[in-house]
Amino acid sequence: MLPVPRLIPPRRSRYVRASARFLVATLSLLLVHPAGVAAQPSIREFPLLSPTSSPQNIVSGPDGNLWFTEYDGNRIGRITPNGTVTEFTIPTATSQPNGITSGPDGNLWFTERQRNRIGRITPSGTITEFQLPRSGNRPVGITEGPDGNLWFTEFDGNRIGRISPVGQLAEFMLPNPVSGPASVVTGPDHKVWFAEFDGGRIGVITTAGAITEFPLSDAGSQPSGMTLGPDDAVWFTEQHTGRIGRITPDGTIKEYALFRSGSRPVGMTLGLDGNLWFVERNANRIAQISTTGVIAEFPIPTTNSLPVSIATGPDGRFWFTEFGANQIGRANPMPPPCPGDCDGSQTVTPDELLTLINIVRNSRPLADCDVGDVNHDGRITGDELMLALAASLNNCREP
Ligand SMILES: [Ca+2]
Ligand SMILES: [Ca+2]
Repeated sequence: MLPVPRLIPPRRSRYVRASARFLVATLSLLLVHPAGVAAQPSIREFPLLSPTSSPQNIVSGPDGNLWFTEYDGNRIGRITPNGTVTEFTIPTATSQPNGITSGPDGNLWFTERQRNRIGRITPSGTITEFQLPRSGNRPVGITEGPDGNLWFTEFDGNRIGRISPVGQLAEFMLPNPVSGPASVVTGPDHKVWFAEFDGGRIGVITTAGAITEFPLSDAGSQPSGMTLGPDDAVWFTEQHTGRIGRITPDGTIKEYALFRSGSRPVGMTLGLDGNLWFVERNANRIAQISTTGVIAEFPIPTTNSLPVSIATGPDGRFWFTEFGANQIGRANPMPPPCPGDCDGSQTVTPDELLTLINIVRNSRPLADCDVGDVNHDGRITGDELMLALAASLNNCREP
């Protein structure tokens, strides 16, 4: 596991505070305008072939490519690791393809939200569709289950569905009305976990159909994207409350606040680096959180791109959909957050220390270097300033 910065123990705090005051006093004399935005993680963006395709969900395919749904384009898209896009039109018009997953049969499976079908596409682009029994159920999320079937959510139908690779269907009604099940993922316990967007709960269903639900601390949290973590827990985003959540198989929930409310975190994936990666639709960022809750965020080059989904490619790079910009983004893996390293360059420069000092002095906003706020309490303390100083001296290695 990657090193995570720790707060300096309290017994040193008087020395730390004095040192921090000295640092502030000394460097304040030198106040210069700190450097602007420096090097950011390497992100490339690939435009889609047709306008207003509205790419929605993306997944790593069995063929080494990334596959995604085009919600308004009514197509399934494929992008190679070097960015070549191919699109396949869905036979049924205006189906609003939404969720997509890699199936146990070597094909991709997807949901058709508007036309109430489950679709299957072979890696060469042949599409088959399976009609659900009730209209208006609106299937959204889909995942490969632990039993060799595909499991999906019916957002308006308030059900969890199961379909075998040959198209045999089963549906399980949720205990509470208007739960709005959205994302779905197989957990570490051979059960299927799902997020109840409207119900503010995390649910779990056995392959035999027995359902258990766990309420979140805020019923309006809107749990959204989900992924299986490296720590035998399921991780998820909370769109409305702007938090990242973690739930263990016994139902123990922990939630971590993002730096800004209103970021609207949506899709989430597990990186090969052992961190959880997610996209913030309204904040226009991709971000990482370690299993201990340390968060780092990175802006997306295109403004207002409305990122909604993210997947890890076979080479460890991150691929994400830009729903509003009609593009697929690709980001190289990035190192873990380093306290005070405002631009993610893995060094803390004197300019960055000055930025932190200016934040402490309230002459710059926290947003100018929120990685300095190690414990996410909305302010930078003397202790945290000293962590940044230590990182500056250690080139971001843990002391
Ligand atoms: Ca830096
Ligand atoms: Ca703090």
